[in-house]
Amino acid sequence: MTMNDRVLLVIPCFRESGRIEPFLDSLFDELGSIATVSVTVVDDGSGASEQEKMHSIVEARRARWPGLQPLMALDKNLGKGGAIYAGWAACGNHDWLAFVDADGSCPAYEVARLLREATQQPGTALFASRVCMLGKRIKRDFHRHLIGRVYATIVSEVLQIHVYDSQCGLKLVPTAAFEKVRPLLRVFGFAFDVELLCALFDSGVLVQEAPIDWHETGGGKVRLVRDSLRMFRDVLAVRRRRRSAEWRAFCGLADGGDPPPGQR
Ligand SMILES: Nc1nc2c(ncn2[C@@H]2O[C@H](COP(=O)(O)OP(=O)(O)O)[C@@H](O)[C@H]2O)c(=O)[nH]1
Ligand SMILES: [Mg+2]
Repeated sequence: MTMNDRVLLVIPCFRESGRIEPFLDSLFDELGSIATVSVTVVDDGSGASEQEKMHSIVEARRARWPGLQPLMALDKNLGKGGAIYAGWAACGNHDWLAFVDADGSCPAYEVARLLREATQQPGTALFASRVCMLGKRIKRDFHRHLIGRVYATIVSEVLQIHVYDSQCGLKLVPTAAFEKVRPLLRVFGFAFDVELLCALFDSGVLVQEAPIDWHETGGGKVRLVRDSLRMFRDVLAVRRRRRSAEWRAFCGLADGGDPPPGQR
């Protein structure tokens, strides 16, 4: 596969040395030969010994994989969004910014497929979506699925954006669109992508959802109750900020009322 657009794919990692290796290897099989794709593994302040392991894992693969960048090791734990934004900040001259979860729940072949799809639609952000439908293979723990669906439905209602799956761990954003909304972004935890979606949407950037296969890997570290409550609190804060004069002026929205429902 060749690709003209340059893509920076960030893999945010919090204590992932036990899960990332098979996924990195399958990503190499799919993307290793594409000269325009760079991959940055960002360790999100997991501690010295963990970072040492992550460093070895990345370095062991760099000789055969020129697109794999040196490990970016953050001193402090910033949260998933913070780790992704730190990786994206070192963007260089890439046309696209993307991230994928470290655990391989999103198969490498879907990462490659969406990169191809995105680069054929310049200017449109692509959010992967776990839609259980004919032709798609979705394997998720029942409780996570249930809480995920409740959360996604709340997000969609509270923000009046008809998104099916705001939390899926694979997303691609055109660099120019990200640069445009970057000053608005404040959420660095697990709800960061909800804020990112709102900022893109309100600024008139087209965002599309793309159904993917998903095979949930065990060992997820999101704590369902604690992290869901935190995410919900962040979603409410995003809703408040979206109504502020500052946000609306930044996005070029008229004064008063909610932003319009539906994609502009
Ligand atoms: N739990 C957690 N994950 C983080 C953090 N920063 C980055 N991540 C990454 O976010 C991604 C999703 O986490 P994961 O544990 O797979 O979530 P789950 O499968 O929904 O439980 C993984 O790549 C994590 O390594 C953090 O501070 N906490
Ligand atoms: Mg996971």
